Amino acid sequence: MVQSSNPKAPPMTQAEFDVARKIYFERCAGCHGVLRKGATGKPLTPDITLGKGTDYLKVFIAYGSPAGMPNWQTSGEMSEQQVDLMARYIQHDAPTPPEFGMADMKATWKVVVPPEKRPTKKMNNYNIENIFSTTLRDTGEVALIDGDSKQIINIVKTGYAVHISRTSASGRYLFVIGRDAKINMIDLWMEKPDNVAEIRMGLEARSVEASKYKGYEDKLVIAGAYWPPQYVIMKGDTLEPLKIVSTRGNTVDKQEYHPEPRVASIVASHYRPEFIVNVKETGKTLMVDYTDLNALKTIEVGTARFLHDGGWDSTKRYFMVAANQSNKIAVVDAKEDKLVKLVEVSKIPHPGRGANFIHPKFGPVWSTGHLGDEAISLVATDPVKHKQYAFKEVAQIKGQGGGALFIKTHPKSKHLYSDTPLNPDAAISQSVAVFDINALDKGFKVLPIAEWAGIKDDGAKRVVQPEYNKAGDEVWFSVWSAKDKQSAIVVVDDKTLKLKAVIKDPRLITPTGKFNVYNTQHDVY
Ligand code: DHE
Repeated sequence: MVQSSNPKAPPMTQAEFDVARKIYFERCAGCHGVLRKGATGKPLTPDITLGKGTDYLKVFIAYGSPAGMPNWQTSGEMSEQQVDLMARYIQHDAPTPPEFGMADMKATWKVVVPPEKRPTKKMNNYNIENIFSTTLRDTGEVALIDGDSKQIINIVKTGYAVHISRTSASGRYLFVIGRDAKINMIDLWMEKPDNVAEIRMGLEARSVEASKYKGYEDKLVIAGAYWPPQYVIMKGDTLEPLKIVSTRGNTVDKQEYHPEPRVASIVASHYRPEFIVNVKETGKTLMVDYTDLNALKTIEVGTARFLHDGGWDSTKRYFMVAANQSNKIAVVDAKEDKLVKLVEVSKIPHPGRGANFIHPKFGPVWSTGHLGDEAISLVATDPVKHKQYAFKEVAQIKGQGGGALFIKTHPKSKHLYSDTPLNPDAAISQSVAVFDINALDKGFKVLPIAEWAGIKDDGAKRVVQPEYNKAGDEVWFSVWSAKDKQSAIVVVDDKTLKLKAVIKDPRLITPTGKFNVYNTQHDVY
């Protein structure tokens, strides 16, 4: 039996506890935190869970909630026994995982092809700026898809439940991070683009980015961990770890110590040699000057708790980051290194990188959808020519419903797409809403993306993450089903809103995020 410091916690054998611990780490920690202090999901510490009791917790885990808790049992992702196990587990104290320091990182660091053995020029005929690095979530791989021919170039083995891809400033290298904090560095100049270096920089992570300031192109890479709460700066050509910085500290509002402030989105500044590191639980945006890693200068900008994802405004001066459980967008000025404004938006903003376009009345706006409701918020971003509107939520338009994750447009497009993959209604989660930017008041058109994929089996077919090609005339969507069901990528002609292509391949298992090399390299969205 597990010795619990909570005598009231329901009994568990050590074997049960170990299984539950693994499931919690893989399924629950992303939202509720390793120490269960809560963020996107509610806190699950025993002082709260013991009062609820096993039966209540079982129902919640099995059926989920409209606020975003997945229905683990009814979706078939957990068995009844596993639900019972998890309901008991979360009434025990959360075990603290080990730290992960320089020696651990060095032990996992591999330079597969050293810089001097790499090509000195591009060795393939691919239009590498139009390659899509496509997350294959449940196989721990990325598919490199040629955006021109729509053929798979290579499938590269990466970390567990791989999360995002970013590019180096030159666009030559791709960096892919898994939830297990493993980073893979892919060289797009190789005859067949493949892995050239890898490292683990923690036990759990979500973000990676490369230096983009003039003079520092391709020099440094940074990754942010959920556990241990830290970020790591690495050499841009080999991933050699150079500097580890802990993010433990005090929260922005109550100024209380937090043991697990996780690193959420990271972006490279175009204005200064800085990385902008968003720390979730303390609500701080760190402007990390990377010119001297030994005398590291960091400006700590207090923003709002529960920072998550975000993107640049169209000038790339203002970083717009969602503090999701605070229902706010923090606007951070990368030129002056300060907070401009906290903008109140709707329930649980989730922009991905957001979408920038020119509104006929308010001028340049940046927009976000929400997990908690159907609102799409437009935040004006021009403090010069549209000063009276700047950094206010100037309008809300209505999308299909809650459960929205990503919104996207392109400077060359007049369309704005909003997905809703986490909406409980299959008709909504399997389609996408598209607005005409010049006639937002006319509402949206629904594109039945999953239907267009022509998948015959009964998979979840959640339509997720619009991503443009380099030219800005095609939009790619993932049709995301479970591991054992068919998935696909659907390509839409942005002008006509008609189906252009369906990419189906037995190797495309659980595709989610797609990262067009050029658009990611130049922050086009
Ligand atoms: Fe993500 C971005 C964290 C679940 C697909 N996700 C991000 C970022 C963070 C984050 C911090 C911003 C990175 C950056 O810009 O540097 N994601 C988390 C979680 O903590 C969460 C809620 C739960 C978890 O356990 O991981 C989570 N994310 C998901 C998914 O379930 C998604 C839909 C499918 C998947 O592949 O896992 C998913 N997240 C994405 C994608 C992006 C992302 C596609 C990048 C969007 C972009 O356009 O840049």
